[in-house]
Amino acid sequence: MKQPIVTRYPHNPILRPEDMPAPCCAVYNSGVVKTPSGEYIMASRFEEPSKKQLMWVSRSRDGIHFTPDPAPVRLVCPPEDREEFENTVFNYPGSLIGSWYDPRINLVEGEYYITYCVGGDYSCRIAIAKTVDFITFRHVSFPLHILNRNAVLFPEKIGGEYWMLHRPQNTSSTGCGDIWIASSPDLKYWGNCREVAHPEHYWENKKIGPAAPPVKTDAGWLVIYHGVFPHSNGVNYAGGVMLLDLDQPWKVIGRCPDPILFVQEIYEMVGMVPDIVFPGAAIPEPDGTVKIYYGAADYVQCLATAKLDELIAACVRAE
Ligand code: BMA
Repeated sequence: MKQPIVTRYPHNPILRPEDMPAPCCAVYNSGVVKTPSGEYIMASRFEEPSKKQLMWVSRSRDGIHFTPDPAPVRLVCPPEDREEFENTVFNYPGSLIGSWYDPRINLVEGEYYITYCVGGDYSCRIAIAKTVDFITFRHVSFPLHILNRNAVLFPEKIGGEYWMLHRPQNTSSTGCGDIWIASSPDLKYWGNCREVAHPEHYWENKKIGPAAPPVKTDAGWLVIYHGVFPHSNGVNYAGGVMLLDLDQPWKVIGRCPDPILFVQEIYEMVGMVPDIVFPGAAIPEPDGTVKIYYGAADYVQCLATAKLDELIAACVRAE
C-alpha cells in the first residue's frame, strides 16, 4: 500500500459546535486564508438549530487554534442589486430557503473575495462577495445561472481575464458532476464555459467538484477537489488533487488516481451527514507544507497537512 501523503492534525477537530458563541448544530466546510500579516482567517458554514445556514468567521495566529468572532458575517448588497440579492439569498425557493453556505476565501489580485453557494439542490447558485474586514461581506455578483455551485477563483488574471472553477449541479457529459471553468473580465459577467475534468475513478464516480482555490506552483495550478462515491447507504466524499496548465487552466496536466484524503476517522463518519471529508482551503507554508482545511461529517472543521512537492509528485506520477 502506498504511503499516505496527507497527515491529519492529531487533535482534530479544530472547530466544533460547542466552540461557537451562539447555539450551533454544526460548523464545517470552511474557507481559510492566510493574510500578509500571518493571520489565518476562516469563514465557516454555520448551522443554526433552526437549520438556517450562515457564515461565521474565526481567526487564528497559528492556523490551528481559532477564535470565533462574536457574531456571524453580515451580508450586504449595494442598492442597485438589492432586490435580486434579497430574492436570491434570503427568499429563495428550494430545500434550503434563506441559506448561504460552503464559503471559500479567494485572494485575487490582492483582494479578498468569498465564493459561496445559495439555495438548495434544485435551485443552487454561486454567489461572489468581497470583504476587507471579514465582518461584512459585500455582494459582487451571482455568476452563471442556477444549478452551479462550489466555485473557487484563481488568484490572478490569466490572459487578461479572471477565472473560476465550478461544478454544474449533477449535470455533465458523463451524467455525473464535472469540474468546469469560466472566465470574466470583471467578476460580474461570466462565460467562456468549458469542461475541465470529469469523474475517472471509482472513488469519485458520482461527481467531482472544486474544493480549495487553486495554488500556483512551478508545475502548474494545484487544485484540491472533492469526489463523491455513491455508497449503498448514501454518499462518501473524499479529496483528490490535480494540476492544471498555468496558461491554459482548462487543461489537466496531471491527476492523482487515488484520493489523498478519505474517510478514516470516527469524527469523519459520525455527524450530521456520515462519511464526509470536504476540503475547502489549501494554504502553502514557507516550509514546503500545505495546510488542508476540511469539513468532516457535515458537523465539525478539521485540519490536515501535506508536503507541496508530494502533492505535485502524486499528480505527475499519474501521467
Ligand atoms: C454537498 C454540499 C456540502 C456537503 C455535502 C455532503 O451537496 O451540501 O456542503 O458537505 O453535500 O453532505
